[in-house]
This record gives sequence, C-alpha cells and structure tokens, in this order.
Amino acid sequence: MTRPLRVAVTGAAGQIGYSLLFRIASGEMLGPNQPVIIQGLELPVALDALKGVAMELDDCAFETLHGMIATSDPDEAFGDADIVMCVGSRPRGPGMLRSDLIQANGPIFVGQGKSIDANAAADAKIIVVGNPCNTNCLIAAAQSTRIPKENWTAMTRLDQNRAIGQIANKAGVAPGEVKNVFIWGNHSPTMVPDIDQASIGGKSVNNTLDAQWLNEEFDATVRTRGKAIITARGKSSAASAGNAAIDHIHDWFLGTGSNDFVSMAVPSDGSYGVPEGLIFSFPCRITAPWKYEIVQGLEISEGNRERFKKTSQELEEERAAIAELL
Ligand code: NAX
Repeated sequence: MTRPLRVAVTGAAGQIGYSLLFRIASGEMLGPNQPVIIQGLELPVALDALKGVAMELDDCAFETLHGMIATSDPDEAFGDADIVMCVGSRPRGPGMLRSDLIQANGPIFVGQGKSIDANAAADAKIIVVGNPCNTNCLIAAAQSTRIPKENWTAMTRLDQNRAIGQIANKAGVAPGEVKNVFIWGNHSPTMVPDIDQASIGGKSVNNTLDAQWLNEEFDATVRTRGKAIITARGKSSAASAGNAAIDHIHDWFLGTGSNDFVSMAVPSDGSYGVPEGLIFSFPCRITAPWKYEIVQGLEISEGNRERFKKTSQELEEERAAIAELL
C-alpha cells in the first residue's frame, strides 16, 4: 500500500482551514490513490474548534484519510510532515499598516520555521498562505538548516486563478480554455499579472481581448480582488484561497496538465534580475513530482518593466524591515 503522506496545516480551524482540510482528506490535493494523515495546528483558544472539525472529518469517512491529529504543539503538528501548509497568521487589525503586520507575524514564523526544520521530513515541501505570505515564508525559510531552501514557497496561485477567471468571463469561455496566465512578484497590490504568454483556445489573449480592458479593468480587478471580496462578503476570501492552496500543492506534485507553467512564489536565484533569496512569484515549470524550475527567457513587456521593479523593491523593503530575523 502507498505510504500515507503527512500534511501539516496551521490555522487549521480558521476560515481557509475549514474548506482546505476536507479537500485534502478527500484526495483532491494529492490524488485519489494517495492516503493522507492531517496534522492540524491551532492556537490553544481554537483547539476545541479544531477537534470539532476532526469529528466532521471522521463523519465524512473519506477513504484517503488515514488519520487526523489536532494539536496546539507545533513540534507535534510538524512531526515527520511531508507537506506543511502555513495558513495561520496574525490578521491585520484596525489601523494596522502592512509594515506593522510584517513585524507582528515575524516571531510566529521564526518559531514555526525552527519547528518545521527540527521536526518535519528532511525533504518537506512548504507553502505559506498566511499574509504577508512572501515575507513570512522568507522568515521561516531563514530558520532552516536542514530542509532545502527551494522547498519553501508562498502562494500566488489565487492571484493567477483570479486572473484566469476574469479572462474566461470576458471571453465567454470556460476557465480551462485559458492557458499560461501568471503573476510576478509579491502577493500584494504591487503584483504584476502577466498575460503576454497567455492564450484562449490556442489564440493569444493580447490579440483576442480589448487592450484597454486588459490594461485597466482586468489588471486592477486582479490586484484588488481580495479587498472587493471583503467588501462584498464581509469576510476575506476563504474557499477560493483554500482551492488555490490545493492547486499549488497538486500541481507541484502531479504536474500542470495542459498549462506549460504555473505561478509559485519561490526563492529567487537571481532570474530576471530579482535579488537573490527574495520569495518572488515566478512562472514555474514542474519537471517531475516535487521538482520545479523557474521558466527562463520570457520577455517582460515595456509596460510591465517599471511595475516589475516596484514589486521587487517592495519585497526588498519587506526584507529590510525584518532583517534581524533572518
Ligand atoms: P482566520 O482568522 O479565519 O484563521 C486563521 C487561524 O489561524 C485562526 O483559527 C487562528 O487561531 C490560527 N492561528 C493564528 N496564529 C496561529 C499560530 N501562531 N499557530 C497556529 N494557528 C494560528 O483566517 P483565514 O481567513 O483562514 O486566513 C488565514 C491567512 O491567509 C490570513 O493571514 C490571510 O491574510 C491569508 N490569506 C492569504 C491569501 C493568499 O493568497 N496568499 C488569500 C486569502 C487570505 O487572505
């Protein structure tokens, strides 16, 4: 029988966790033949809620779920984990700036990074979802001496999926017809959605859709979608974020299907002039299960060059703000 993979999820009783856990357990993330053991981490105050979620998971009787741990001890949650999904983080409070949020989350990701490095499998794959996800990932990865740096990633897949959704709606096609849309940079409003390689039913998006719509409405909608959802729903994106986290891990393990590449925020190796070490969203090609490479040689359009620099600078500023934690 295939060995069950251990999937640690932090913030497991939160909004995103509540949609994520059931889809991990049902086999949607790692495939229908891959058993999983879920190891949920929560703050002590939310541990009872997580135990309730564990009861519901039992009640689903998923064939692929071979166990569930609910704990507030990071060392237990990350123990032998093959996959670590860092969803929990401190939310932005009223009047809090992005820089305050970075400072507030720093110590959490120092502690979790150390615990992951000490307890998870030596080749564990990590995705950070909790915001500010790129820099939280940078902090956690910096604590690690054992797990390879390239295994530490952050999530920009929701931004990519949002971009695909907008293009599919505008073109009146199913999202599966839209290929090779991706995101550069930070998961923040400075991100750069790139459609220069993208196609709809095999035809270039740039030659199919109205240029003004692409440059203005499309771009702004993707970059500010999170805020629009909060305004409409009164709560931040949850099921779509959980879905994107599933997609990120699924494609890293099982490949990107008919897409050539996919957005992942990964440690920069200096590609495209991005300062080394920043956790930067690049188009990534999955070359084998759990192996990716940054797609090389794409041209950054003139219109995107300034913005590319800006998102890179923002990440450098975030890195400078938490330099003492690295
Ligand atoms: P919730 O507040 O519903 O849930 C977060 C959970 O994390 C809570 O249950 C809390 O008890 C737990 N938690 C907090 N600190 C913890 C710690 N140190 N250890 C373990 N658990 C801890 O938030 P939710 O809506 O689930 O969002 C989670 C995170 O995802 C937030 O930081 C949010 O900003 C971020 N997002 C990231 C997105 C992305 O695309 N990268 C999009 C969606 C979302 O906004």
